[in-house]
Amino acid sequence: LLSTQIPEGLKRLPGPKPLPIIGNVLELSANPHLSLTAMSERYGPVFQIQIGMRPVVVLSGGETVRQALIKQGEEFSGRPDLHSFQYISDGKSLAFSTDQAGVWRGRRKLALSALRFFSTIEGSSSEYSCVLEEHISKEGEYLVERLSTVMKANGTFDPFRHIVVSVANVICGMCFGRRYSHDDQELLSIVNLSHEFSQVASTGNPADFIPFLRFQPSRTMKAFMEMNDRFTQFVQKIVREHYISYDKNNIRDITDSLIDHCEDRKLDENSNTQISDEKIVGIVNDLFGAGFDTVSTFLSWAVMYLVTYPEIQEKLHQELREKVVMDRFPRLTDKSNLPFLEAFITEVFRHSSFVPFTIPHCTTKNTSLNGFFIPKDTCVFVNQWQVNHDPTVWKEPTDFSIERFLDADGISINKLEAEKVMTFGLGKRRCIGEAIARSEVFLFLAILLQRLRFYQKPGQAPDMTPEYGLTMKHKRCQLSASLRT
Ligand code: HEM
Ligand code: HJJ
Repeated sequence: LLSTQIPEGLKRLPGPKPLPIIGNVLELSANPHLSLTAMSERYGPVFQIQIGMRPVVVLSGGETVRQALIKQGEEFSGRPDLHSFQYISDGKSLAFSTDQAGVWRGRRKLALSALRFFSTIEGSSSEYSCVLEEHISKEGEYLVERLSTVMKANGTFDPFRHIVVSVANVICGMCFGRRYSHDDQELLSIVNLSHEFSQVASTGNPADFIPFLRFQPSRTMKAFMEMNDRFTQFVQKIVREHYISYDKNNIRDITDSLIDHCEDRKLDENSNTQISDEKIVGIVNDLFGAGFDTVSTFLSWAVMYLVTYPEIQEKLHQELREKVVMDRFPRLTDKSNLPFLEAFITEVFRHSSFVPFTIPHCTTKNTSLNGFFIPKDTCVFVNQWQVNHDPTVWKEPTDFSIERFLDADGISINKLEAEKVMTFGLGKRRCIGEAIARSEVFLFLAILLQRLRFYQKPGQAPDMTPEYGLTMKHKRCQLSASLRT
């Protein structure tokens, strides 16, 4: 490792000295986003650590990340082969597998076009601009009802418990053409294990890098494998039902459209058949998994911030009252008229940085960054949390302030500032669900804020400490809400 030849004119990567066998694992600590941010202050925006025997390059700073993921996008677009990733979708995940560049690109294209098509088609009535808006509106309105019913019965509720089912129903509508009851045990048993998924699939999990840790699987590792089994079985059952009722003249949802793609390809002799049917239809696993976990985690955090900052909650409600009359529910087209809400959403993304790292990347060839040599097949971590808390970019980065995203007039969004927030990655591997996620986040929140006031029981301030993971979650808690009139 240390004897790697560095090409003429390039420098060796800086970084902390690794211990034998375990490398820098001890310095990673329980919160790698914080420890690697601290290291970036010492070693700069490109440095190297060693996890187990494996070198890992860590990127920080908006400019450096942009350079790597956009300007040198091709070279940084691979995924490393990490131990835990082989259990996700039987190792066939679009996001986590080490597919060859051609296979990954083909699958990504299919996923993108399926998502785009099945979110923008017409809804069941002219009331809705598209089927995505219809799904979110119906689930959002139902969520308001549900929360007020639970309030009447219990006086408090666990926000994540209810939000996650509503959010899952939106993506289920698009992927599978169906929704689930809020008491469906099969669905609940999956969405309630997302915490374990997130912990094991997190960036810098030592078990991914240190082989002997795999011989004494932890409780979380067992839960992770069980989660993935249950998850793939859940999706496979739906897929089998779709194969049986599939009718090429009536493509009902994303699953049908992926099956249709496989069928079409079999008729076309010239088509490239290097991607198996399994890998094509298996795309729904990723869409469903990403679709329920990320957005529900965001909304749950958003509610926690509303409770922590009641004056911001009032301001957002008043904005909705002024711009959207109370006798109708908000719509996607209201977005441009609600700058405070948009600033709030942006600040929750920045302040929580609940996706602290992108999924790990991997170099596809020998390359260099900021003058440092990086060999082919090097694992690369991108620290989004650092980008969003960089004191050279953000004033008082630890303060929660929606004003930082408003212009001097205080009533319009400062787009330049908002674009500095990094949440969905960048470049060739950037999130393919961003547009859908942004629509969901906006419309769900607008509906909740218009109809409900969230609050905590006196003296029970919610614990805002994130638990590290692929998507960081807050501890489960009990909140209250009252209906607005
Ligand atoms: C990848 C964030 C919602 C599907 C990613 C990545 C991030 C991210 C950071 C990794 C980028 C990288 O590795 O460089 C988020 C956030 C969301 C969200 C913060 C919600 C607030 C969604 C939704 C879907 C989705 C709703 C699908 C319906 C995907 C897929 C990938 C991905 C398939 C893998 C892309 C690839 O490897 O080529 N997302 N995401 N995401 N996201 Fe999202
Ligand atoms: C899941 C949570 C899952 C998959 C995939 C196959 C595509 C948050 C970031 C990116 C999102 C990337 C994707 C995540 C899909 C989940 C997620 C869960 C089972 C899955 C950076 O992730 O509880 O189960 O099976």
